[in-house]
Amino acid sequence: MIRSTQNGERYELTDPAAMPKAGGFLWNQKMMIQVTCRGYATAQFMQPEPAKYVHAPNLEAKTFMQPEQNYYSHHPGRFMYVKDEESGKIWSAPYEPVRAKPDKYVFSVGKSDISWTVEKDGVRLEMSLLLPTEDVAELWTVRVTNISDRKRKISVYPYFPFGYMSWMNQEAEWNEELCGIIGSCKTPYQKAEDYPKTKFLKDKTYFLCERKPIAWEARQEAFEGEGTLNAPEALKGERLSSSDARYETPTAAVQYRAELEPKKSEVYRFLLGPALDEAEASGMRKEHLSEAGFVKAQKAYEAYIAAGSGCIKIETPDEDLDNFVNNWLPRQVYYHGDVNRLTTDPQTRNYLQDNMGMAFIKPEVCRDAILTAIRQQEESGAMPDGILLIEGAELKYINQIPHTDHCVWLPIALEIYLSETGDYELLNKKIKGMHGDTYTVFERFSRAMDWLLSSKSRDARGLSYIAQGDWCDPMNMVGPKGVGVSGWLTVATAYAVKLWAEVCDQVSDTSAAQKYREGARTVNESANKHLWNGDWFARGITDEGVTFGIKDDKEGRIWLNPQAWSILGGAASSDKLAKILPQIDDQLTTPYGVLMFAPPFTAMREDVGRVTQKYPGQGENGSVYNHAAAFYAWALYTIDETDRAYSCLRAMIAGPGEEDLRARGQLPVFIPNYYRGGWGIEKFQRTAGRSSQLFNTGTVSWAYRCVIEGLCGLRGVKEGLKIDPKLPEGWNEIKATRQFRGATFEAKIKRTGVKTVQVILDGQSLDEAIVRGVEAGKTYKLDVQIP
Ligand code: CEZ
Repeated sequence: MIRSTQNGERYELTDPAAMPKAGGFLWNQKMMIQVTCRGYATAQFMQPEPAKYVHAPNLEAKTFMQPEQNYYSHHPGRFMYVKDEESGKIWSAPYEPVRAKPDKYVFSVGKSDISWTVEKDGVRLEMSLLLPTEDVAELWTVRVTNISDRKRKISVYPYFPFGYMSWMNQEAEWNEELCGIIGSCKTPYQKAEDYPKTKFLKDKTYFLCERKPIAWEARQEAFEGEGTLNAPEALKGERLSSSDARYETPTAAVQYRAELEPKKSEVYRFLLGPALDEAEASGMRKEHLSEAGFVKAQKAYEAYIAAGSGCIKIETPDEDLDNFVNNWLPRQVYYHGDVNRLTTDPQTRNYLQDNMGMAFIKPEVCRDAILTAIRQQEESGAMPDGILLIEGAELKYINQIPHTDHCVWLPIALEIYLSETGDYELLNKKIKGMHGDTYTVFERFSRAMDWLLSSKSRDARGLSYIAQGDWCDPMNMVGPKGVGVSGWLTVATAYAVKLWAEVCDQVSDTSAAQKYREGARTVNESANKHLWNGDWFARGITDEGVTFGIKDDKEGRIWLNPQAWSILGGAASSDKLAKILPQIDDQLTTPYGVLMFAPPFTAMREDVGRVTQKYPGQGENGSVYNHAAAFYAWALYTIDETDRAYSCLRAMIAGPGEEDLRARGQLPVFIPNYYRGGWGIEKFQRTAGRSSQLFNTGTVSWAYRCVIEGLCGLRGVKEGLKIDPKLPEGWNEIKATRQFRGATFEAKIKRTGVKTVQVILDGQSLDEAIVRGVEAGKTYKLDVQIP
């Protein structure tokens, strides 16, 4: 059903019905497209706010990217109909809209292209999608081959519907000069003051053809007629009617007729995208729409993607893990750091975590992001809910709701950046803030930590206020009165200030280090006094003083985050840990990973909030929310709980077993934000494990870190590279090639009888498992023996 090729550089799916929502995604700094194996597509571009050039056929709501998107027969997509001119039979590639069973089908997801090969009744159709690196456009190549042994007469019809472009104004027509269909609209607005903003929107959608078709349809109704999408009326005739759309739903369908001798093929190229005007569409045509243009775009795009290939290649006993880590995980980390989920106001915590992953890929991007974020620090030391990335950006959606955790992510991102680069100089940089104050980076971080420790953020018991949410966005009703506290944020505050104390140590500011360490100690003391519930830490205490996430709760009884972060921040002593871990094993661990909490809520809990209203087992309501699982995996590595850490991490990757893949419904080319929970609950068992298909997730920075610094134990410290691999049981040997501060480390890691980690560097045994004085450009060969 699925297979990997070329060392895991591509994944292929050979059945369009096995995992209907499985797909892949491509992006550049201006756009993103997600395409399913069956041909449905969702694309967005930035102008500068996210917008669409292909729309649903009905009025669409503007929203952020959604999980488990619903596809339906008129969903936007990119399709090719094929008609046998002799028999009149039609089918379509990749699979929708006709859904005729193919004789052969391969959906192939690569890192820099997505393609299909579909064969039916002696005709092979190959489709492939590329993106340019700088422009917003889809570059489609279609090759039709006669694989039968007789001459064939066929018509091929690309069908790229534009959808309902606008309720104010929309039309489409064939443009002879551009050789394509141009849809035009006015982006709807109502306030006069919005008019200037709409003036320069790219309100045209172009579908351009390299070769001139014999006919076309620009009106959706003319294409479908009295037929359906499985048998559009327009395809019954000899030629499409060459229609136009005048305030009617626009579409783009064109017709080519081909007479093919056996083994002969025809190639067609198309360009789809948005433009301000015809001149822009014409420019795009000149730049891209030719064989040479496509080859050029492909080379450039491959180089662009390769620039994000990360800092580690591994060879372990688990080939599927290798495939994922060597190809797909860094790509997903890169995507996040490269485009910030295509928003102009990323949530502060997302921005910092997405960019901390970039420390492993392009550290300078991480550095800039830390500076951009800290420049927007409030005068109180607090961090805003979102970071504005462009002039004129506004805080939208969830960023309009007060969350109290944003400062926590600062030292976390910084620590990774510093370990990776050793760039402690950054701390001395003076930063003029957007509110007019000037402090060094060091001072700003101290101010953020002071804010977390201050009485503005903590109650008299020393617990951290939650307001309308913490890391858990929809936990909005625990503390709206300003009284309720977050158990997670309390233990996370300890972690943040502890990390900051370590940085203070590194720059020899011992008094600051002592102050923050003391801060962490008192926070942990409060957590232990008020949140420990016998076997685990509670999730919080509401405005009315009700502690939740405890044994007596029938739903939301045990939450992962407070446990994971009590490990990181030090609230959990070893005897408490001995109680917590088995509870997580029993109550939260499923074949698809570790749940965010259990059991899921089945009814609104008004003193907890919106999270309890999500569908049970979906999203934050008790799914395997991989971001939370990734915190846990990292926490486990920090306490040498190697086997638990590895299983938690491995469960984030779909497969390799067929049953597992079918349950998740996703190819192992990204980690989704969740897999459905509800495992073991009769009502939800059927859907347990199902992927959200949403590749926007803070998970990946942590998962990559777990592989590099945990599993392979090749972790940066101020003086160099520290070596401390943590192989799961049953693994005796791995190889890893790590790029670090410009040098290459080739490590052979073996389990032997040693008591502590032994490192032989270029034949010489090291006293301590740290390679100091790393020289850029050099290759270091490490023989590592581990207990
Ligand atoms: O968004 C993520 C956020 O981007 O949810 C995480 C949070 O830490 C991330 O910063 C956990 O809550 O508002 C909602 O209900 C949404 O469900 C978002 O919370 C959620 C979506 O997965 C984003 O696509």
